[in-house]
Amino acid sequence: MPANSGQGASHSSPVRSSINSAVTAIATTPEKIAGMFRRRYPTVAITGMSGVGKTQLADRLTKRATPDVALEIGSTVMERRTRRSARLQGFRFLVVPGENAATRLTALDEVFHDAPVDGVVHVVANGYATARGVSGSHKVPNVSREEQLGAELEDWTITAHRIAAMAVRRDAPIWLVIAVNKTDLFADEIDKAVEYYSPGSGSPFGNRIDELRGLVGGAKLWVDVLPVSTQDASVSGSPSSAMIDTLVERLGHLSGHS
Ligand SMILES: Nc1nc2c(ncn2[C@@H]2O[C@H](COP(=O)(O)OP(=O)(O)OP(=O)(O)O)[C@@H](O)[C@H]2O)c(=O)[nH]1
Ligand SMILES: [Mg+2]
Repeated sequence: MPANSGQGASHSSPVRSSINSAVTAIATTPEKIAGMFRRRYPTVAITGMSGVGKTQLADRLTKRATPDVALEIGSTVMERRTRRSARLQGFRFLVVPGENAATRLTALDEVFHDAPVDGVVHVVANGYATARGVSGSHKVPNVSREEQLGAELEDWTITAHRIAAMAVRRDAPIWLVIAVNKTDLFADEIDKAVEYYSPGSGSPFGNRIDELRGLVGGAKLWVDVLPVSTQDASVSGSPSSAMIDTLVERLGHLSGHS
């Protein structure tokens, strides 16, 4: 409540009310300062369908251990992770739940409308998404890779609409990184997978990216496609950790960190 409102307001002298507002200002200052620092970190939405590895990727990007339970249940609420770095070169990641639930719609509204993010990492898994309730990192029996790729395209359509709406409302360009995850499962076909997800490739996914760029204007949407893997990414010197490092470096460039 403002310091000079309410029943007592008409009795307050000007001096009294200015003391009151000074006290109010002091009381809210730490919060405001914290808010200012938080805002200095670029915000990044992590999107993609359920089971592609968003939670694990966000944890690797912020150097957190992922508890097994977090991976088995699947996320239905937005996860927030902060990567802190020297000279404010950090990021705030907002992981949008992949499961199609009301909470997902609310999360999509938040990151693409209410508090629009600076960039998007859209995670795909080349047909290797894990079904919930299945332990381990392999695809579910009875769901073909083709079906998974089809589901991924549908999922992308929803996110692409939101990105388009955000891009047309904003003057500054938006960047999008397609993170082709789980490359440890198809180590011999990484180039082929990256090609499949790339603009201008003529593939079903590539065509959707081209459509999005056509809609919002190529200059307003920068698109990058990078292979990643979060398996053993915490082991230094592993291929996965090198890929995560490359992704972080790329996010830094895109956000103007260096
Ligand atoms: N082989 C392999 N498995 C991975 C990789 N990344 C994630 N996984 C596994 O894939 C499963 C799903 O990962 P999550 O991070 O929970 O996926 P998610 O996208 O957050 O899924 P939702 O929360 O349901 O939206 C887990 O069993 C992970 O261990 C990877 O790079 N390689
Ligand atoms: Mg998750």
